[in-house]
Amino acid sequence: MGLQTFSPDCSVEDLVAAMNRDGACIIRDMLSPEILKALQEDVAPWIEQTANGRDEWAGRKTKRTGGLIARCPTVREIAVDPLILGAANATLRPYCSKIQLNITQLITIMPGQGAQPLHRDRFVWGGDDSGGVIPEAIEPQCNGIWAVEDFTEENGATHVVPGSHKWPFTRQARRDESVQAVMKAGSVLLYNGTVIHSGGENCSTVARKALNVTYTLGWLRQEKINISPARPKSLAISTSNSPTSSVTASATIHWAFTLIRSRRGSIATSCPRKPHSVDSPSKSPEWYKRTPSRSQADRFAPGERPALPAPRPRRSRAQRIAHRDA
Ligand SMILES: O=C(O)CCC(=O)C(=O)O
Repeated sequence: MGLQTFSPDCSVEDLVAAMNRDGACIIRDMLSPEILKALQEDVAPWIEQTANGRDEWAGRKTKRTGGLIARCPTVREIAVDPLILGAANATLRPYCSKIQLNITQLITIMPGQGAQPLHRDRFVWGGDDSGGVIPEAIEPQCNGIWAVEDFTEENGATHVVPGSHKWPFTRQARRDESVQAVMKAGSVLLYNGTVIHSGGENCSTVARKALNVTYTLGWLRQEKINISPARPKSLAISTSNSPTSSVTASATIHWAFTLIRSRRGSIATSCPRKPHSVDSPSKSPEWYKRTPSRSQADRFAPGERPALPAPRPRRSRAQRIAHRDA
């Protein structure tokens, strides 16, 4: 059984019905040739700077280039696509009052990379096939894998096990139970966080590139920090004349807040000009000698402690009333 494929004029209800049945579906021709080209150009320099994965799971011939909501203007447009946001809201809003962006990354599977192990994304928040930390009844993710180049069987199109989001967590999937999301560049594979899936083996001579944009429940910690520490100005609001620019602006601002929240552990009330540094340099011993901290300054030898003013004698209640009424 293959995945259901829709045209971009389908409804959110169509997508929700397919996702309920199979856990995933494909929407073809979502990106115009112009946007696709802009995306390819936007991400190329960042992919070049990205190191390969460091273990078998991430893939030693796979690159994951993150923080793209901050780095690439085109990704901001794509991340607020009304149809995909509609499906994400329909999937997640039963469990939260506001959804948030989770990941924006480019997954480049290079020639020679073997298939990724089949997995469920929801276990990133803890748990394994014997059970998860998030109760089974809660769906924590709605995800998109956008084909930046054509997805073929040879170059590692994503494997999905249709219907596996309804299986008990203890049931393992076999590779032959999966189907591959073969699709043209500009199409998107939509899937929930519970369906079993994986990246495919790349037996071709070209890299398979996918933009992975995922959404999660507003109350969950995001999987990745979606911000580029080197480019705070990239949070600037889009001023393009595209019909979605107002959506982009408000969504970007909202996400700036949620991004900051994930760094600071609390909801920011204003958007700082500069993200808070996560690794401020430690100070030298000389700095501490020059600048005693409050607790150091309090540590006087007994004879050195300055004399405190003598406490005022306590007045009785009658004295206080007499003083007040005087
Ligand atoms: O690259 C793909 O097709 C899927 C990647 C994936 O499932 C993951 O990295 O969690």
